[in-house]
Amino acid sequence: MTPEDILAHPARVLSEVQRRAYFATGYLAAPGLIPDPWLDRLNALSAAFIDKSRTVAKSNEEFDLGPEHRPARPHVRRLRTLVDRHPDFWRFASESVLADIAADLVGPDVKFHSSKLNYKWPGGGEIVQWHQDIPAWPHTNYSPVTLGVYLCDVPAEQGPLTCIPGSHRGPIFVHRDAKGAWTGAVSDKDMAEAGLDRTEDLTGPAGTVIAINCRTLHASRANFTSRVRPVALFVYSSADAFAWMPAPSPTSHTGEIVRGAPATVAHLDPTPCPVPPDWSRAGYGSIFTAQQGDL
Ligand SMILES: O=C(O)CCC(=O)C(=O)O
Repeated sequence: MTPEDILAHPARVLSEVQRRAYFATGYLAAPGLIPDPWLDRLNALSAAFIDKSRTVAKSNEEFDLGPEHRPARPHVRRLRTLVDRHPDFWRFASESVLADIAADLVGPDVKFHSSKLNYKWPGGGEIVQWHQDIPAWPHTNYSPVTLGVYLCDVPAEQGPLTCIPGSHRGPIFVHRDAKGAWTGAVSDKDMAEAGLDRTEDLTGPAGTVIAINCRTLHASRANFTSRVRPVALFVYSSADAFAWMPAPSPTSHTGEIVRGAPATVAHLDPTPCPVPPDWSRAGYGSIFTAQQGDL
């Protein structure tokens, strides 16, 4: 569906101003939409998994662990394929207001793609470099949106995601180095022209939903506080968008329709998209391992 097709359907949760801001800039931060019981549940599950990680020494299908991970001092960078970690994560992705927010941004027929829970630990050392999401999991159109839920307050100094307004209408960059190896990041040379002088940080109180279009250039800032920053991320698309390469982190629900009906006709956007590695053969670690040269 095109933005015009999507906007022709009445909004369910977001205001018209919020929807139009998303299509104009390529992102949105919307506080106050996630009911407290859901936020409490997500935080309780997150705490339980961090505790579980104390018994795990190296990254596995559940946890992406940082090099300093220790039982006494967990350093989980990512809880992988979130909707397969606990049924309540899938209930949240498919039955809660989140899927209605997705419908406001991709149209009434909504397909689920993937999910994860990213942590940014104190100390200021970890950032996520500038990238676009779509080169890692290309689709036949550019409707895919990542919805993030901040599980705690995220002020500017606590590692918020940050975006370049309007970049979803610009080039789609190759996320590879000079030798062609996948880096998961846009090169400094490409970023020099990309508008780094007009970034916007997506800050907000606990429960803020952030929406980032799959073409939007985004990164995340260092966490200079003494608190961890957890963000649960869920990717949805219009039902008429079809992935044309294997997903990097498929879940048991990837491709399921969570609102409306399956598409009978695919929407093909003619804008070319770079081809990622075939993750079903190459394997995929995480954006952290790719950006740190450890794919
Ligand atoms: O967790 C973060 O800070 C950024 C995550 C992100 O941009 C991604 O996983 O694509």
